[in-house]
Amino acid sequence: EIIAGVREDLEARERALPLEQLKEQLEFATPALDVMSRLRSNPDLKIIAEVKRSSPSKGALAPIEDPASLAAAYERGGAAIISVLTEMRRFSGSLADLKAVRAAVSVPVLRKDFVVSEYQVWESRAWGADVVLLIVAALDDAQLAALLKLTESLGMTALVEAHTEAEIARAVAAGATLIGVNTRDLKTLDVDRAIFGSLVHAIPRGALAVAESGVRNAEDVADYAATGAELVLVGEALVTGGEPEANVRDFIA
Ligand code: IGP
Repeated sequence: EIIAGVREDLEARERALPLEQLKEQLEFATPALDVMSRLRSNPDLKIIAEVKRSSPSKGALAPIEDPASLAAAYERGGAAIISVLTEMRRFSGSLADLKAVRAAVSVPVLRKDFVVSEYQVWESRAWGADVVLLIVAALDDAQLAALLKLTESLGMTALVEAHTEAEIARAVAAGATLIGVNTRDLKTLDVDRAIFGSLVHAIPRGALAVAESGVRNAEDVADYAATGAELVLVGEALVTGGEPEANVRDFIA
């Protein structure tokens, strides 16, 4: 199962901090950034740069001692959004990483996790996220619609991730305006960059198209952009490449 362990970890957090108490913390949170307005205010290609310690396919990627300084380097390089993996079992991420990054940058921050419950949406806001990843394959239509609605009601934006044309249709039907095509199949972990170009037509004009995964270099970014990506999400290549600031800049150019 794609999300094995996620619900158990979630239940433990919920026991430690029940939803009602979590909601109280939100009274002190600074409001989420208006991500869609920011993104729409300029037509250039944008990079979502990811803080990614390890992955299920490759294991440990890089010893990220200070996620805040990595994120700050991404921001200096021109990243439009910083993505932070918070999932622990597969990606060695944490909400502490999200919080540290939020404090270090002024661009929007994306919480990257397997979000399957409303608790996690509240939690994302409480820890400083502006954007929440919602994976269509992990949700039924009613869950997707409810999580998207809650995300927006908290002032956040959902990046709704699809891998097939049918999943894009479900994202659109739910009202998604920021739609990602993950070119990595979450079941096999194989990347096929070409599926972005073959599916992008299904993303409506009014929505923004995000190409996710598999970028090795600036040429891969340019290929995604040439086939219609308005944003490109890059993890591994940025954490393993050294020079994160220069590499983000190189990817945008
Ligand atoms: C980044 P890459 O190949 O650049 O490291 O991929 C990102 O797309 C990947 O981390 C990702 C992901 C996800 C991780 C895409 N969708 C869902 C966890 C859950």
